[in-house]
Amino acid sequence: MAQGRILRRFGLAASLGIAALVLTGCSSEEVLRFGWPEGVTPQAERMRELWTWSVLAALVMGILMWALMFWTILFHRKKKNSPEFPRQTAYNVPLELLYTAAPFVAVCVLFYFTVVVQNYVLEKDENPNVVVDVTGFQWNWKFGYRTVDMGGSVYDGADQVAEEATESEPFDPESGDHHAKPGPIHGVGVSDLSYLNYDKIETVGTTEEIPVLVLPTGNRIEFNLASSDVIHAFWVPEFLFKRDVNPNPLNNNSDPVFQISEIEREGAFVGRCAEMCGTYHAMMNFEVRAVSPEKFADYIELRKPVEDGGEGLTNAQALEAIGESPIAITTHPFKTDRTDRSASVAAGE
Ligand SMILES: [Cu+2]
Repeated sequence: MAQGRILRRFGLAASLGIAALVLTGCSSEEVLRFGWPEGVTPQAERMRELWTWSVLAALVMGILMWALMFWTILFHRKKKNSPEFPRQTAYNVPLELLYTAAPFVAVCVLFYFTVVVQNYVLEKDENPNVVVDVTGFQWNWKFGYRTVDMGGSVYDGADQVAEEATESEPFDPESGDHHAKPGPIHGVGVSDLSYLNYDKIETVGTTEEIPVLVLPTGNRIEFNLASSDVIHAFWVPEFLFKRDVNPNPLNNNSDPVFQISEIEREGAFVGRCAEMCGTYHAMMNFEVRAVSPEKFADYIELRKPVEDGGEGLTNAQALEAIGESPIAITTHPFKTDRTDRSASVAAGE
């Protein structure tokens, strides 16, 4: 009698739970993402599938465990008014072997699928269509177009002059000799920033302007990350992917390069710094603006310096010219001036 009542209560609780899920109006697809954003790259989709199946497998395992637990608690308790314990089943060797083997199999299955998806996500093609240099700094981002190869002529966007200017030779103040002493970091000085990339078309974020990184849909894109100060992290939630942005990435044994095989739809996607990097870390936002390949080709022509046959427009001007919003639409600028400490100034009074 009592057991029947308890079971009925469990049944009621379960149906209430399911009804709550259905009534909140989540689509089945949204429920199966289990809180993740909707990905916009094939890589994101593969990671989302792994996530969905992992959670489902964990839920099946969890339900099985709860069922076994409550079955034991409810149906194998000591009977009232009986001095006898229920049947004891400790030291059951086959059962204990199963307890050991089953988790091992579960770990192997999860490991296998994780490695398969990870290899796909980290795959690199030798000829991506667009290579973007990403430079993180306290507390903003700079984006540069290294190469653009969209079927026509290949645009080499490297700014050789700016890059050569950063190559400082180790300087010894005692002798005044530029070659006297190797610096402390693999022979170069502490202030050496020659690992940073500079490009002719760049978009730099400021306190007043969120940097908008314009990219084409349907094309393979490579990101090359570096920081000019502390460690940041490049994160676009809709890519379902983040990667640390290190200073001197190669000497810090990190791989700063990753690719996405395409952005599947046009739109604006917010990007954030995902590594605590100082006072204004939380305000270090950017935006990825995915546009059609035709619009992107126009955008590049508009932004190219006049010497390269372009118009030399700013990011905002070029965005406006291709019919896009010149300012970010997914986030807004924050004051990040460290000397600006009074509340009244921050509030704009
Ligand atoms: Cu940061």
